[in-house]
Amino acid sequence: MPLDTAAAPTLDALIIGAGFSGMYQLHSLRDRLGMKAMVLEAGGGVGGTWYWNRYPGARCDSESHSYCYAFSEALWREWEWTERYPGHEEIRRYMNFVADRLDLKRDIRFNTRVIACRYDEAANLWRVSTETGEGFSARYLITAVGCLSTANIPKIPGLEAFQGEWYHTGSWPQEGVDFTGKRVGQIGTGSTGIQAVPVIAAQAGHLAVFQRTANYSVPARNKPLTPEFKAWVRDNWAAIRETMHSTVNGHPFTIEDRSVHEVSDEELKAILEKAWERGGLQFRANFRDVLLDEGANAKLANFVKDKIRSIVKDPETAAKLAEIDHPYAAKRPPIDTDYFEAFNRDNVALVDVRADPIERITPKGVRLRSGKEAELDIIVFATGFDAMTGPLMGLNIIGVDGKTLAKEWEAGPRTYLGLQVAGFPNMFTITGPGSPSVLCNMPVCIEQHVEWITDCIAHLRANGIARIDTTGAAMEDWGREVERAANATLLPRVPHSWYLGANVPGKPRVFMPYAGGMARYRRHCAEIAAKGYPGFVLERGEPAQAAAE
Ligand code: NA7
Repeated sequence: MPLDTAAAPTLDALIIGAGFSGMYQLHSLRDRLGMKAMVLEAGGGVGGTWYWNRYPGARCDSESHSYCYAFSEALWREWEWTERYPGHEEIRRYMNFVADRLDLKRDIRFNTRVIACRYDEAANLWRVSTETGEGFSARYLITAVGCLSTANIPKIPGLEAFQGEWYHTGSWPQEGVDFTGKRVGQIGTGSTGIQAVPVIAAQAGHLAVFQRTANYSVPARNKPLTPEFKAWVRDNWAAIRETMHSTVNGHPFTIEDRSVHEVSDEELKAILEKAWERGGLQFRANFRDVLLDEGANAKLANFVKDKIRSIVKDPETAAKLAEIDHPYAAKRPPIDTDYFEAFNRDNVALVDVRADPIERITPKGVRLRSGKEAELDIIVFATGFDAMTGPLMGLNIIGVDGKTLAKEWEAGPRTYLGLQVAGFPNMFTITGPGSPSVLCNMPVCIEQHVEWITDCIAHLRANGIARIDTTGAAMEDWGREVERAANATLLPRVPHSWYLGANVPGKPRVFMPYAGGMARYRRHCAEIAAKGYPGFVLERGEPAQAAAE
């Protein structure tokens, strides 16, 4: 890959991605440590995954007062959310508000896609090149590319000859898509597909939903926020933040310390009915053992399946929607607004592609193995992402001695704390594989990573340390801890989960996020820093500040 870095200025730090991670990392390095830092961003604006995910119904499943930066009380107080769950437009408005308020955009290069990153050992610099042939050099390389930003478009034969339009939800056209009167086919019933179905159905002439794996979903109960709630949030900032920092998954609610087995069937029903009415991800927080004990899980699972059967009027459709083959919340649990209700509409049909798989896409639509064909004007791929490793692989990263990240992760990702990979010195991966990331409310785990990385770089600079790397042994130890944490839960028991990489053909099956809980992980990372960074190799050299010259 040609690298035109000769004329490029040398930076202290180069950050890839201008979502929640990249924006806060830029602010921390530039405004807290006084470093020369720059962000390279492929999109035309800030927002990261929210810049691209504009599909109908796109909305965050974390509650708005917790889906924002908590590092600055001023930012928190100045911004007011309007709904319980923020929609994609509102999140982008929020991200632009933060970028403007912190004056970040002057150091973000938009429409700049990174295609290669190479560690130059002699210069102890990262050389980074972009799609447009530009080159940059920096002492530190920080990937802030998100976990869910590389679209997974299944290789179904015939797509290239399809005469209609097709879109992946994760790279939705900026101008939107007009479904009015159209025959639409949606492939995928994950969190995304479940959000999109009711909104597309309300506009389309007809919607065929191609379901391979039936999925649980709990009502989101989205609603406008009342003045009382907004006042409560303003008055309780410190306590809400403390809760988010001390819980397993970074949400602003705690998990009840009781077992499903401790309550009678009547009590269980009453608790779950109340939780169903309240709605949201909090549904699973009513008991401590939902993800630890199969029997406990089955009771919640059965409750949701009964709800599906009671909502969906056609018994055959209801049976297919409720025929769920995995424990509740062992795949990412969706929340919805009228998903199951949408199947009561005359213009919506469920197509069971587990029983009758998609064979090919024809010029006119989708053909199943049985020979049945659905004629379509638009196909929507709600088929998810090459999660966690995909965005990093897309950067074509080369470390010491020409070792590629692709080679290093051939058998699955290996990291120390999800923060560093041995042989890739001075590179940090925000919410990398092996960190809680997708099992946590994202802004919470992002802030912890950004702050840890910033403190670490401050330590290196203060102590004349030129290089930080980790070791194979540290990665092995941490890998065992990631595996132990996952195996203590029901999470790895779902063979088709993207947590395991199973949704992308050929991807190694390794449970990628750290399931030991955000609070425990936070303490562990803090201890590592306090003890002088065991597991990392710190090498003295010229002061890192010299990189700016
Ligand atoms: P997910 O959760 O990976 O869901 C993708 C869906 O697409 C899922 O239902 C898949 O079925 C289905 N899929 C994928 N490929 C195919 C093919 N070839 N044929 C039929 N169906 C297919 O992605 P989402 O975008 O919904 O959610 C990802 C995360 O984004 C979400 O968890 C939030 O954190 C935000 P499968 O289950 O594999 O049988």
